[in-house]
Amino acid sequence: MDLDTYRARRERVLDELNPGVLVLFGARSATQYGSSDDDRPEPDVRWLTGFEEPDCVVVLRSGAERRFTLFLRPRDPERETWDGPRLGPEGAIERLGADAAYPIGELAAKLPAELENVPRLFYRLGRDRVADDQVLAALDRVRARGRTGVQWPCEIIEPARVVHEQRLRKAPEEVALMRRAAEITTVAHVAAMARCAPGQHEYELEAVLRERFRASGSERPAYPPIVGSGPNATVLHYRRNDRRMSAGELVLIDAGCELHGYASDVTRTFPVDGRFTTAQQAIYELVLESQTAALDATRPGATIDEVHRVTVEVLARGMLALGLLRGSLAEVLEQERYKTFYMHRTSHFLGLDVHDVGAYFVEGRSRALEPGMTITIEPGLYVPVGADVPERFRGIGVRIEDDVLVTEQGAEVLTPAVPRTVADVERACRG
Ligand SMILES: [Mn+2]
Repeated sequence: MDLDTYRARRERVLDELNPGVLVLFGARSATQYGSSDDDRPEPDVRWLTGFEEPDCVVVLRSGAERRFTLFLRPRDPERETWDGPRLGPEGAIERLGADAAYPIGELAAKLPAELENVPRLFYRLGRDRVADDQVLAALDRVRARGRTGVQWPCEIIEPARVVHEQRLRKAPEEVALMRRAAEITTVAHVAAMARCAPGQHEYELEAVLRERFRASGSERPAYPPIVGSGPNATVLHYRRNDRRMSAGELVLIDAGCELHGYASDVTRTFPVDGRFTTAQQAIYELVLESQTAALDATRPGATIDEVHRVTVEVLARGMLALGLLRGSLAEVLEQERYKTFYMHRTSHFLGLDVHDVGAYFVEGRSRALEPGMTITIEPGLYVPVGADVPERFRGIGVRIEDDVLVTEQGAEVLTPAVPRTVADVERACRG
């Protein structure tokens, strides 16, 4: 993305500070031999500047002296031999369009001046105590100069209210990246379906996914892939991926790649031997029906809660029909008894974070969807091995998850080519 894109984002944020100063800390550098996953840039910093190095602080100041200041690691030929090139302060001015840039080591000395004569400080307190100390110390120093006529920020405001609200609505260039991430993830899921066979281990499918992601230019999985076969499919955050898979079982794969920071997040559940049993198919088609209903309900103006309610209603009705639950639909919904088998929410925001930023509730009410928002739609049904239900359903876990862009007209599935119907899934499993 070009400099103007980031400049425009900063301008939009600056307009909202009216007037104020925003202080954002970047990711901390990984330990010397840290894994590459520790190097993930801080998403807000990345979104506002395109800068991906760790150990930096972004300061945006609005008002009379409107400016973008960056504190970052200085050039250091010796360290750069080990860790690769650094942009350095001069580079930050040239290549990122910073109005001023200083070595990160000068933060304590220079931050107080950034906080002078602005009424509001936008800073996220409590996430990083080391950062908190530095910011509060700077604030204290400005306050101490109050006698000389210097004003200091008397309000500390959560920056999410400004930055995250803007990140929530994706611009076309962001949607393009998310579309590409979704395509890579699609190819990986299709490859895993084709590769799967009884006798393999879950990690062999994880390897297929990781290989496809990386071979297509994705930096990393957006989150650790879940490959859960048999009863493991009913464990929501299963991560071991080390079980040997057998014929007659389902395997649930929840995996998505990250591309230039943007996440995709897709789940599919398919038969290890390529053929659903009657009981598996019944559960699968119920989850599928609920997902279709949720997709139909996704449009501007609909709330995230409404989409969830539509999903839950289809699932609850189906659970009663299959004999997983007893009683009336009204009871099951009112007493939330469907939660025995469907205990999570249907959607989350998706973007630079897999569980992306943005408020789910506005003034106490579920938020209405708007064009440009990207969410997942991921109903599931998880029947524990020991559940008091007809035996054929025990130990079956199914989730179907797609990524969706809210459009002016309704919703566009960003992952339409991942096999979804029983026939398409079985065909993909045959390769
Ligand atoms: Mn998800």
